[in-house]
Amino acid sequence: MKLYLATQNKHKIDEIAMILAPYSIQVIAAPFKKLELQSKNIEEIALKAVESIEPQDAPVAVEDSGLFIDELNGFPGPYSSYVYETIGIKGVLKLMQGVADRSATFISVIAVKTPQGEIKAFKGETKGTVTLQPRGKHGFGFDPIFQPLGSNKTFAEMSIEEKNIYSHRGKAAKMLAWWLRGII
Ligand code: ITT
Ligand code: NA
Repeated sequence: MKLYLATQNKHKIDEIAMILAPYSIQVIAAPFKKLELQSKNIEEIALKAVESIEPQDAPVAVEDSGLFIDELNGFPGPYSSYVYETIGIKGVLKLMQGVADRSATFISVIAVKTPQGEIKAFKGETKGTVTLQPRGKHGFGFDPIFQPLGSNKTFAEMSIEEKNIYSHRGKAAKMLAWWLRGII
């Protein structure tokens, strides 16, 4: 089976492809243009985006994600991509200077549309902390400053395989795999 993934982010493709491969689902980077909605809700953004894509000969998916920092009332959340490109990791660490509670949650929603037009969404969440300093060279985005609960490594210190065990995207992709394979 193949699955189209409408994204510009190659890391999302690599991570999701690794989860789906054991289920014999091949991820294909899709050039489809999707709606880029402004919303406070990751799930709504992903659902509206996939709704805006015509059904294809195989399921087509979009993934929307963000880092929600408790002490910043969920910022940058749905604005994570913009915040990463503007103030970046340095700027976020600056906002967190002197903040004792460094807890944060990464959220990923994968929305999928079948060739028949059926739509489903799968949400994965990972709690952790924003580290005091960036650590690690792997991954993308805020990976160097996010340490998931249960590990002493940041996402950027993990291989894709290890990150997938802990990550929001890994959890959402696993549910997607089960659904595509009729397990759930
Ligand atoms: P597409 O919209 O083309 O899929 P994007 O990177 O713009 O790619 P989003 O709009 O979903 O994707 O933005 C999510 C941002 O949140 C992303 O750019 C990162 O800055 C951050 N992010 C999400 N998941 C992450 C992860 O696993 N590790 C590090 N940062 C992550
Ligand atoms: Na985006």
